[in-house]
Amino acid sequence: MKSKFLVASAAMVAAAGLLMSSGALASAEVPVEVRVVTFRGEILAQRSVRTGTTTVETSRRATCLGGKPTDDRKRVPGATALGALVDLSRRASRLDPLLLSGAFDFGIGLCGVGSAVATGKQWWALKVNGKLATTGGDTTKLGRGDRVLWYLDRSYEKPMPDELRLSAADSPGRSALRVKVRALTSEGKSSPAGGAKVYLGGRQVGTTDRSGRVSVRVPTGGNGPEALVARLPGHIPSNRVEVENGS
Ligand code: B12
Repeated sequence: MKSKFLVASAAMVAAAGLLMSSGALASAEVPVEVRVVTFRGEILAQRSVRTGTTTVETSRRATCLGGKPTDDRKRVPGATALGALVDLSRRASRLDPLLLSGAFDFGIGLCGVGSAVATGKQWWALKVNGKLATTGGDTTKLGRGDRVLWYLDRSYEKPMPDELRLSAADSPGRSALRVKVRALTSEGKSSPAGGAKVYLGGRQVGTTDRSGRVSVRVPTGGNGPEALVARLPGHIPSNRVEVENGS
């Protein structure tokens, strides 16, 4: 069924990949969603990209993980979580440059995304489809429609906050969306997120009940798509879901 309000979805990410994969070079690239968030609650970016083999520059200034980092260039083969971030940073200037450590032979470490550089006990964490990856960004391979989160965490000495995941569906016959918010642990275990505030275009439009649900009225006559986002203290803010309010 065609959605009345919803603009973008994971299914559209996958469909975009299918349509574009007819090009000769495109065959090795996969469509994925990448999100970059900090412990200050800033959502630096969220976007669908098509990603594949890339080359990155490592820096001797990338000291966040220790070792002896050097200035170098490294090839990152295949569709990876680091490659997806590189692709996103080329489209969003606030994510540029990436500060990368090549100090370890088992992988490339991420120290900074634009001005968001890990200092002290801060660290950039990588989650794929809600789960903390068990390999570094350059060796974490991605498949079509995977959802990548790079999160600047406050301290590696404290537990990592749960991540919020927002989904929305049309309510048949009503000008409202049924919004559901779930909390995902580092292991990807999911539970309803009650008490999460839901925002549309920055305005609070509801709070989820104990089952993580809330009905959100979508105003008409707006200026085009706006994003739904859920926030809850002590949690990583949710993904954005674009909503059409312009008709
Ligand atoms: C402590 C630790 C961390 C700490 C390091 C900070 C600190 N000051 O303690 C933090 C929390 C930051 C961390 C982060 C990550 N880690 Co870690 N980490 C470890 C751990 C448990 C011990 C490392 C250590 O202290 N060794 C002893 C010291 C003396 O040796 P060292 O070589 O100097 O150690 C340094 C490096 O290991 C480096 N480091 C730690 N993790 C990683 C990950 C990557 C990709 C790189 C390049 C470097 C790196 O930081 C250490 C301290 O300076 C190891 C497991 C193990 N037992 O080795 C995993 C381990 C190294 N980490 C791992 C992973 C996957 C990650 C993350 C990618 C997890 C994630 N999903 O986000 C991130 C890195 C993301 C990024 N920014 O690029 C994997 C790497 C596997 C692989 N072959 O790719 C390991 C082996 C755990 C596992 N899965 O088995 N990690």
